[in-house]
Amino acid sequence: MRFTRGFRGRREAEADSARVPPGQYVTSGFPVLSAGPTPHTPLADWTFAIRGALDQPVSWTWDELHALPSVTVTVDIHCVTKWSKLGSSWTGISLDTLLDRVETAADYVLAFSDGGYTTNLPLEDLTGGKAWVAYEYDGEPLEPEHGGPARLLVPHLYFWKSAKWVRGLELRDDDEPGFWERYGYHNYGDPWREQRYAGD
Ligand SMILES: Nc1nc2c(c(=O)[nH]1)N[C@H]1C(S)=C(S)[C@@H](COP(=O)(O)O)O[C@H]1N2
Ligand SMILES: [Mo]
Repeated sequence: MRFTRGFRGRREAEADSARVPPGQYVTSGFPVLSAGPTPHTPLADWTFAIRGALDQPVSWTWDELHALPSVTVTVDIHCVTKWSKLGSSWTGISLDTLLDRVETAADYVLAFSDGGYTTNLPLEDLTGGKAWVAYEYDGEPLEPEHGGPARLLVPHLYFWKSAKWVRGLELRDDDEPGFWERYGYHNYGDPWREQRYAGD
C-alpha cells in the first residue's frame, strides 16, 4: 500500500516534470504580471473585434460572444519569468469559432487590449484548437487582475502572448511586433525552445 502510493507519487512527479519546459519551475500560485494598471471596461461597452486585412470586419458584444458555443480546457501555462502552472482550467470561446466567420489572406495577427497592450502571433498559432478567448478561470468569472472580463489564452507560447483584457485581433499581411516584442522579447516565444528574448 505504502509502496504503491510512493510509486504513484513518483510516477506523477515524473509525468509532471515532462510537462515543464526547460528553465521553468512549477508554481501552484497564480502570479499577476501586468505592465500597467488594470482597466475596467463596462461590459455594456465591451466588444471583441476582428479587423484589418479582411473583407468584412466582425465584432461581437459581450452577450453575442456568450451565445457562441463555449469550451472548458485544462492547459499548462508558462511565463517567461520562469514560472509554469500545470493544469489550469479555463472556459471561453475557441478562436476557431470566431475566425470561422472571416475570410482573410493575412498570415499575422496583432492582438490588442484595453490599456494599449498588444502582442503579435502568426495566424496559424490561433487556429486548430490552440487558442481561446477565455472569460472564466477555474469555473469563476476571470478576475480583472488576470485579464477579466476576457483574455487571450495561447498556452503553447509564453504567457505574454496571452493578452489580458483583449478586445480583438488585427489581421495583418506583415508581422508587427507587439508591446513586449518591441522591448526585446522573442518574436515567437516557444517555451519548449526557450525563446525568451530576441536572439534565443
Ligand atoms: N494586456 C496585458 N496582457 C498581458 C500582460 C500585460 O501586461 N498586459 N502581461 C503578459 C505577461 S508578461 C504575462 S506572464 C501574463 C500574466 O498573466 P497573469 O497576470 O494572469 O498571470 O499576461 C500577459 N498578458
Ligand atoms: Mo510574462
